Amino acid sequence: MVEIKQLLKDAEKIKSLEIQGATNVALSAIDFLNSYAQRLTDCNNAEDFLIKLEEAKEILFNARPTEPALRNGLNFIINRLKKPKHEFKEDHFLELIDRYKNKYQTMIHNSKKKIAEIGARRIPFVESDDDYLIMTHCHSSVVTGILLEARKQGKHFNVINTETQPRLQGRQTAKELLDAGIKVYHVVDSAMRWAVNHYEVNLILIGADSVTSEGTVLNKIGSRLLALVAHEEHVPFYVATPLLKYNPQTSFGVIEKIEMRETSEIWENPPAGLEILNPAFETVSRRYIDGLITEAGIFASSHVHNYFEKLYPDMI
Ligand code: RUB
Repeated sequence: MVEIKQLLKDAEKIKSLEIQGATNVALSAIDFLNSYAQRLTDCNNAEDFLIKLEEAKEILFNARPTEPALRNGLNFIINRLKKPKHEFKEDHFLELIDRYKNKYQTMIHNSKKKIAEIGARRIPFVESDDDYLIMTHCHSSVVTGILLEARKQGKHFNVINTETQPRLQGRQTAKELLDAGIKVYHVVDSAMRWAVNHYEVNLILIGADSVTSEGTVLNKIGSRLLALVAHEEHVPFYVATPLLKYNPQTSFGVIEKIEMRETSEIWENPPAGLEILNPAFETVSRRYIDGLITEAGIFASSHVHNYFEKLYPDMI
C-alpha cells in the first residue's frame, strides 16, 4: 500500500502541473514508474509484477490524458519486460526496468539535442537582435532548447511570447529566455493577432503534446489561433517536437483525447449556473503547419508516421 500511495502522490505532481510540458511529464512519469517498481517487495512472479506495473501505468496515463510521449515511454519499458526471454528474478527485473527507463530518457535527451541543433540552423545570422523576431506560445522546453542553442551560437533575435492563460506557463518561457540575455516582449493571449500584425514576426515556433498520423498537432489551447494568425499574416509556422510525441494508435483510427482541466483554474467561485469550459489543448491541422522540426529533420507533419516507423520500429 505504501508503494501505491507514493505513486498517487507522484501522479498528482503531474496532474497539478507542478511538472508541466510534455517532455518533462514523460521523463518524470518513467522515473515514477521505476521508483514504484523498486518499492514493490511482495511480487512472487513475473505476472504479479507486471499486473502491478500495468496498474501504475493506468494511474500515470490518467494524470495527463493528452500525452503520447508519456504513454510511449511507459509502454516502451513495460512491453520490453514482457518479452519471454526475461525469466523472473526480482533483482533482474528491477535492474531491467531501470535500464529501459534510462534508455528512454537518453532517447528523449538525444532527440532534444538534435532538434535544438536543427531548429537553430533555421534561424539566420542577422546583424542585430532587432532584425529578427520569433514568436512562441506557452512553455515548450523543446522550443526554448532551440532558442538557447541559437543564442549560444551567437545568433541575434528577440522573442514575443504569450502569457498563456489560465496557468501562465508563458512566464516560465519569458524567465528562461531573459536569463539567457534574450529580449522578450510578453503579451496576453488575446493580443496574439495584434502582436503579429504590429511587429514584424519572422518565425513562429511552438511545441507539441501530441502528433497524429494525419499530421495534426495537439498543443496548448491558443495554438490554433496562433496558426491562423500566422496563415493570415504569412509568417512561417513550425512545430518543434521529438517524434516520441507521435501517437501511433491514431493510424488505426483512435482519436487523441483533449484533456479538460479543472474549472477552478479559470474561476474559483463562479456564480451559480455558470458552466466553465477549460480545454488544455487544441488541434492544429497540417494545412497551417509549414514543418515539424524533429530529431529526424524538418518535414511536413503528414510524414510523421513514416519517420516514426523508421526511427522507432518496435514502438508501432
Ligand atoms: C505545455 C505545452 C507545451 C508542450 C510541449 O502544456 O503545451 O507546448 O507540452 O512541451 P502544459 P515540451 O503546461 O499544460 O503541460 O516541448 O517541453 O515537450
